[in-house]
Amino acid sequence: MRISGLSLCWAGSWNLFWRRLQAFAITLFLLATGIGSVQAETGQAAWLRYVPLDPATRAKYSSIPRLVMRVGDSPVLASAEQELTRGLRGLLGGEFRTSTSLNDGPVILMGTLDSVGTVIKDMFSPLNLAGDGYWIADANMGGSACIIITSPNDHGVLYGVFAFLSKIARAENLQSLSEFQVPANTIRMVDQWDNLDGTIERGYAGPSLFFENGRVREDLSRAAEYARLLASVGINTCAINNVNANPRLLEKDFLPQVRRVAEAFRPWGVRLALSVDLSSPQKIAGLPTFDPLDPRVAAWWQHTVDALYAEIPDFAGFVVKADSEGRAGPASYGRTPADAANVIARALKPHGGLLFYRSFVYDHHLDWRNPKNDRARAAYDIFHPLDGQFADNVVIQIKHGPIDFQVREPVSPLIGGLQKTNEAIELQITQEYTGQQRHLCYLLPMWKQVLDFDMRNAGQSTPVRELLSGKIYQRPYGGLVGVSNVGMDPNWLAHPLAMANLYGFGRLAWDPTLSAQAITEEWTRLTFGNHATTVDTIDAMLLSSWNIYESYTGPLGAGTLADILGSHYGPGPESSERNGWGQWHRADNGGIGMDRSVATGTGYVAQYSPAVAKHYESVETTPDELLLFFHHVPYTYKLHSGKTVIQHIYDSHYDGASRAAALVTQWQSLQGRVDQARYEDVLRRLEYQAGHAIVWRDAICNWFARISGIPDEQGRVGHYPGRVEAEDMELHGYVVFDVTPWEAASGGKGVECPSTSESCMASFHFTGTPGRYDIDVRYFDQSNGVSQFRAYLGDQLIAEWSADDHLPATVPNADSSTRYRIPGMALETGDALRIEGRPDGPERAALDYVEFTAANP
Ligand code: GCW
Repeated sequence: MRISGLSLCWAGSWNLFWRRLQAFAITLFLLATGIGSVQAETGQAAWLRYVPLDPATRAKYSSIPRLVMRVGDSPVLASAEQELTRGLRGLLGGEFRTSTSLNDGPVILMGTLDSVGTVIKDMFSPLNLAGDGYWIADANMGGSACIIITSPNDHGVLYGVFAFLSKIARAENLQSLSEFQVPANTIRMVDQWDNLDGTIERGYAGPSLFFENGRVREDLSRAAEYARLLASVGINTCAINNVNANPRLLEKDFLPQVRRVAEAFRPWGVRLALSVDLSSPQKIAGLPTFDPLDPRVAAWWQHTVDALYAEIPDFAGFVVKADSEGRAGPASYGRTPADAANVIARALKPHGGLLFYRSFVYDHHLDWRNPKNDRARAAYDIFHPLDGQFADNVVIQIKHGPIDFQVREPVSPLIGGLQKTNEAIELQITQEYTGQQRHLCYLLPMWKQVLDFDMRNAGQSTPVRELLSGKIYQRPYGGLVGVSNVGMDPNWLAHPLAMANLYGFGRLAWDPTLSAQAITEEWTRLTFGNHATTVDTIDAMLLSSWNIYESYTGPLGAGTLADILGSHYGPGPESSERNGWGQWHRADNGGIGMDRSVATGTGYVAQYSPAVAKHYESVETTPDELLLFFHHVPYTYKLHSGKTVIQHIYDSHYDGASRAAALVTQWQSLQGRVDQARYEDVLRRLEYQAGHAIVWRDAICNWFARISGIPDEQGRVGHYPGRVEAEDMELHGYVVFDVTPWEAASGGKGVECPSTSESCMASFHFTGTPGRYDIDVRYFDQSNGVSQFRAYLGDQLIAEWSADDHLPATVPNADSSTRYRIPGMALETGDALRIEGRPDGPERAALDYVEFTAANP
């Protein structure tokens, strides 16, 4: 075949047309067979879909009373009643009426214990029913079968309603109903890192629900919807602004705006919290100081807090990030975090507010040359000596690991190190270091490991979940805080499957003893229906996804190998070395890992109880998955698995990338069972992930092959038989360039089309054996332009696409590297292929390579 120049060849686009026709025919077939008639969904309803149950399941609930009686009145009870009838109508169809007086006949009776007790005189509720707990039970009233949903307070009634609806939506059996639940934790909170301009720090799902253009949004309907979603899993507090806080929020004229958010939350029992900047007294009020021990500063906090409570009487409290990553803090005056926390806590105390002080305090200018320096030590070194000095309405908010939301970290030793202080763990729902909702990474299994970890304080069983709840040291407050960062994307977190993290967080905050499996199944049933194949497939995908992500990103507890100086997304192993940020993996020619042992390392290990420390001190007893967090070892060190460290790095990256590809096939098996809109959305994301997992695999493997000098014993690393590098193609207009860092591109090079050219072309001949192939075109899709691509086989246009994704990069690198797959092309040896690229401003239609893989028959 001859290449016919740059002119468009529409007559030759038969192949492309044929594939589109096939897709259309499949859709028609699915619709005709009824499989594809599942109604399209945006994901906005999340797990509160209330879609009609199938007739057989519905029949199970035929005895549910059609009358709802609410005893008592409050905005929360009104929401509960509304939710109950809305849910029941959706799930079971037909009418559900409401009443405020007791009629004869079956009824669902809802209200607080006290008010229900005025209707049913001889009711025996469970003895331990307390706080926000609820009780859902069958009852017989005057010969009629009734259902009672009750709690000591109206929040609990709302939680009971959601739980009741969830049972029905999941087709659970309601015979002999008596469900009694009390949340394990008082603190069940999410933090949003929203900025006043409407952006969200580390948010990956669109702009803020709360702010735009420096103000609170006029329309807060999504904020109210969010509160409903949070309430449905028992979350009772939401801090709405970035911990890198803008002092403006506390200004007097801003408070009425903030109050509107509190009002949107209130009917759902969600209390508003705010992040504050410690230097506010200086920045807002012009005081000469923000020294927490200065009486003028204390007075300022007191009257500011009083003014806040005048607007928002149920205000939950403040979150403080101080002396961290450039934020102002008590260290400026030689004061301690306890001094800073207590001055604000004292102001909050009379109003019942809490002060959440984050232990994420560290020096990001550490000298990397000093092998004894260790960022992981910071939180414990700073906060442990202050145990007992914090006011009783202060809660220390502790990231789950000692570094920063990495894919694998040991549990923060500070959680075991505070006994006279309230504590809450901070988990990250938004997937900053775990794929930014472009990769599937379901975090429940990780969170469960953390919560179940036994700190062995004083040689006793002291699991993290019980330390947090306050059970072990009788602390009044404690629990879980999740950094959620949902945005205006209809689907809240953008990736439909990422919503399982938000759901799961709430469920664990309520009951950390639940298993990851149980929570996952709940979410899948609620979100995608009860069909066994659907549930089993999605559960399996979710539950394997953290391990898959870890396999192709951060091996053996090495910490992040992502670009830590920028996006925190794609691979960039060198970015964590030779700088003060302290996220070091210490990989050099001889070996890898941070020595944190007491004997020869930074001494971090001694921050754990003796039993735990003993375990981590020795290389032999440290589990493989955390080996490089605790020890520096040669690449040839043999793991418990029997592999060498270096071969593990190679194998796990190949294994992870191939399991990421298998997620696509698993999902495809659900075509027709999931509504088309969500099906396609998830499919597109999984296909992207499978492609990006290859970027990770190749970058990390090549980087380690170079630094260690040890080849992959399976010969894969650096050898890509099906690949044609763009720089080796015949180029018309395209010019070769070095990609930075080198490991971000195959062979370290790509080709780009100068922005002065209208279009460029890269062509080559296929040298493989005849057959059907998937053709992957690896290119760079930046966020600052929309280049156009066309691919031709001979004169036939076989694909065309735009580089219009929103990846976190403005240059060609591992963040912007992506691929376009042209599936199942029949090729003959010697066939001519060419890619035509049209640049768009700074995005230069850059190409890395084209790869051929035998297509599935
Ligand atoms: O993980 C890091 C993030 C910062 C964040 C910080 C923190 C809000 O990269 O964006 O700042 O943690 O938790 O304070």
